[in-house]
Parts: sequence; C-alpha cells; structure tokens
Amino acid sequence: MKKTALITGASSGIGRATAQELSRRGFALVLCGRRQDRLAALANDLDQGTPVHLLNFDVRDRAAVARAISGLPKAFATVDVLVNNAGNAHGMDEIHQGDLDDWDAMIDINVKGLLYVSKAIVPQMVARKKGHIINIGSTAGKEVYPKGNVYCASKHAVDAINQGMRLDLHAHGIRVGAVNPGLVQTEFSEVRFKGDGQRAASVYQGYTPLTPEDVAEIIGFVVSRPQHVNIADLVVMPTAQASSTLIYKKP
Ligand code: NDP
Ligand code: 8X3
Repeated sequence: MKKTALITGASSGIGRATAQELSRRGFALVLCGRRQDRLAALANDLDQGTPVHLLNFDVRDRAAVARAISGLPKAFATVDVLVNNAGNAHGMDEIHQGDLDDWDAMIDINVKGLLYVSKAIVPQMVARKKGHIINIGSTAGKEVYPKGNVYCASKHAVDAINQGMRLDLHAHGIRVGAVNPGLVQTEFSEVRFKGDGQRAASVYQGYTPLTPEDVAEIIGFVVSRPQHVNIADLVVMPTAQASSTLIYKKP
C-alpha cells in the first residue's frame, strides 16, 4: 500500500515541487492550500496513478484545520509523512516601522498554523508509533538579519518547535526533522513585497538561487531514509550564499 504524505502550502513553490517529488516516489498525497484552482491544476500534473485528495483551508483557522483533517476520507486518513511547509514573510521593515497586520500574519501562519496542523495529525502518529514530520524552517530560523525581525522570530520558533517535537516524539518512534533553506526563487518575495514584482525579482538577481525542486529533492531524500535514520536538521543554501546577509552577487 502507498504511504500518504500531507503537504501544507502545496499550491506554490517548495510545497508544489515537493508534491511532484513525492508523487514520483510513489506516495499518495493530501495537498493543502487556500488556492483551490492551483491545487486542482497540480493534481493534474502529478505522476499518473497518484492518489490525491485536496484540502482547502487557511492554516490560521484552527476549526477549519481540525475539520478538514478529521474529515479526510478513509483512504487518506492515515498520514505517514507530514510536511509543514505553509508560510511566508509579510513585509520587511525596521522594527519601529513594522506593520501589526504583517506581524499577525507571520506569527499566525508560520507558527500557530504549523501547530494547528500538527495537532490534527500527530496524535494519530503517536497512536500508531510511526510517522515522519518535516518542518520547513529557514536560514532565518538560524540567524537574524536586519529588517527580518518578526519573520526571523517566526522561523526561530519553527526551529524550537522542531526540536521540541523531536524531544517529545522520538520515544514514540516518530521521526522529526527540519529542512532550512536559504534563498529559493518562489512566490515568497512577491508575497513579502506585496506584489512588487520588480523588487521581488531583484532578490534573486546576480547569482543562482535555489529552485523549489532543489529543496523538494532533499525532502525526497529525507523521507526515503530507512526507518532508523532521522535527518534532524538540515541547512541548504545557494553556493553564492554564505549567510543571510552575505550573498556573492555578480556586478
Ligand atoms: P510560496 O509563496 O511560493 O508558497 C507559500 C505556500 O504557503 C503557498 O502554497 C500558500 O498557499 C501557503 N500559505 C501561505 N499562507 C497560508 C495560509 N494562511 N493558509 C494556508 N496556506 C498558506 O513560498 P515558498 O514555497 O518559498 O515557501 C514555503 C515555505 O518555505 C515557507 O514556510 C517559507 O517560509 C519557507 N522558506 C522559503 C524560502 C525562500 O527563499 N523562498 C527560504 C526558506 C524557507 P495559498 O496561498 O494557496 O494558501
Ligand atoms: C526565506 C529566506 O533569507 O528571505 O526564509 O529569510 S530569507
């Protein structure tokens, strides 16, 4: 029987590429996101024969998260792999100029949303004494950069939750690990800069950024290790990036 992976934020970027990677690796998929049309298009783009179920919810809405996941049809209800990927940066301002709505969005989506989804799935993993959780962190969860304040805080929280989950769940046979990318060219910067395409594009100019597929391939590797091997915390950056603030850009 195929294993089932549930991926949040599957409508774009890293989540979308991960869905394609895990489809190639023979998983059944539960794909989550707010943009139903994107998920439907992705479902048509997977390896033929991939069982797929789409879930539409905002991770901020804890009742909607619980309802959607508890209502999964029987064939998809046992989640073997959870990829906690949904998230974004909203804005990039010095702390005294930060927008409260941006702060709410980042804490509510990147931190509380990840917790709501985990709460809906982890108890069944504990009951089965089996499961694998992959939290998508960031280099922003390892170091803080100017104007990154609250986004970095949200990703440091993901780092702490990843460690906390592992401490609490290893005795139940559950694997927990984080994949922490540096700069990946996705819709991330368009969201961060609120649709300013030019500013978003400039983030990825002058060097070769990671692609969503680069990260998805790593997630494919992580999930395909033998049961006794847990990749606990992995950082991946473009070769041109040495830290959040040190990026070698060609003039
Ligand atoms: P994208 O903007 O391309 O994708 C973000 C995904 O998150 C979308 O599928 C979006 O789906 C989903 N999402 C956002 N808000 C919500 C919400 N409220 N409820 C449900 N789903 C939501 O960005 P990336 O692929 O780059 O980002 C994926 C993850 O990778 C994030 O956690 C990000 O922090 C992390 N990351 C990204 C890096 C980068 O440089 N791009 C580097 C390091 C980490 P929809 O809008 O349809 O709901
Ligand atoms: C996304 C990478 O450097 O924009 O998490 O924060 S960065």
